[in-house]
Amino acid sequence: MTTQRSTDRAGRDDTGLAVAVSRRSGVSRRGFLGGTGLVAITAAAGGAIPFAAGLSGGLVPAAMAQTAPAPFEFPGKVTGLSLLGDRPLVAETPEHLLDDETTPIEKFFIRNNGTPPDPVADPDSWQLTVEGLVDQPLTLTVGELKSRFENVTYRMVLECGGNGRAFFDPPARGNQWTNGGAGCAEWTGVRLGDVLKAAGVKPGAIYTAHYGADTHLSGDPARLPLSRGVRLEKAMEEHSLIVWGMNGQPLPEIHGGPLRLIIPGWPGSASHKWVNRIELRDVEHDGPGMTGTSYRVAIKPMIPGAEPESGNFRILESMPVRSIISSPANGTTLPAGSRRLALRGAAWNGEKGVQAVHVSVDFGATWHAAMLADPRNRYDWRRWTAEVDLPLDGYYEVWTRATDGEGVMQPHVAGNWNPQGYGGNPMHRIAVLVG
Ligand SMILES: Nc1nc2c(c(=O)[nH]1)N[C@H]1C(S)=C(S)[C@@H](COP(=O)(O)O)O[C@H]1N2
Ligand SMILES: [Mo]
Repeated sequence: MTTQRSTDRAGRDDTGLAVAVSRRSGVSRRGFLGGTGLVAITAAAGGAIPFAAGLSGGLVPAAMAQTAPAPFEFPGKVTGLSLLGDRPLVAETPEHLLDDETTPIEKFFIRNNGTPPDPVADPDSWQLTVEGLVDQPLTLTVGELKSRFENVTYRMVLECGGNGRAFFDPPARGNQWTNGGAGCAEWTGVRLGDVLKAAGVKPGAIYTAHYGADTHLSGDPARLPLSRGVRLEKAMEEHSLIVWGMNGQPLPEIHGGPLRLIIPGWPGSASHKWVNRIELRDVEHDGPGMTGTSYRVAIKPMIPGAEPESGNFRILESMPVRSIISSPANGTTLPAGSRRLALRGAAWNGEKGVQAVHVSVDFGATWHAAMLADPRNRYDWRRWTAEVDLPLDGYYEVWTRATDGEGVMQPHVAGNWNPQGYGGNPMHRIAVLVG
């Protein structure tokens, strides 16, 4: 039996339910059911478990995995975001707050690595320099970007590379994101490729390097909080943008305003905020966040928790497929006798798109196809709806599982363990109690 924890790795308290059950039955939050587990869970869940026969000993019921988020107050943000860290500021959006077609700014997750720059009085005078392996280095103001290049708007997912990290066992280092280090907004700006072409890309250029105006937490001006880049082909894609607008509003300061990159489908860290300089290089960029095990996944599967072997890591590029149930919220109680449940959610993937979403209410014994809305453009998420039958009163888990454009599905548990916990995309599960 694994040891008990009454708080999770982010230090948040488990709900009373989780603590009560795990203490009584010896069930760890992510661990295994003991012999008395089912009896204790049934009691704690507050109802019978109609599909108990399918309850796996290797998974902890969704009700027990609930955590109470730390309260979070930030100007322009709803209070329901979950604070994962305050220095730097990091907050995720609980799945039930990702229920809008387009994620409103007030619900959009925040991920800082350093200290944001001071607000600027005139956003249009913010400057971006493009240099390195270009024919003609350029310095352009936001106003010039707006007037000199074609303006485009796409709705696209921005997702932190560490989204899903909390599902790794043993724990992986870093912010313990569940599924809410992601949002889907309308981004307005110009194509990064158009600007690079205007500077003239030299033949030897293979990689970008991104720099911004935020500062290192230590206060040392010689240190950068983050500087990542992408392969030139990715930078030249038509959806890779330099943006000043979010959901039709000026890009908020907390999201990188006046100017940021949006490199869709790849870890959010490539989408540099407060961007003021882009360099083209003839080598893979080596700024903070590019080396070691940062934003890298294991090539040859490693033993979970083992020491990383150098050379066994590749840069995480396209993000794995993920789906969430955005309605109802985890822990919802329905009136006794409720026999039908309407579900809503979203599914997305890095570069391969989403071809299907399935839901299950019987611990995965049977699956039902959800109805998928079309994406507006590449890199948009797909909203989905489904209705399921609940044959009896009692405790249910509703599971969702998406399949990407190449037929790859979300796994039951986070696989391909790596030291910093990238690529964790197990199925999302919610607990629902009828009666
Ligand atoms: N300059 C700068 N850009 C940055 C970061 C940062 O710390 N500094 N964080 C990155 C990471 S890790 C992510 S996931 C996204 C988060 O964007 P958001 O805060 O607008 O949601 O911004 C990226 N761009
Ligand atoms: Mo991130």
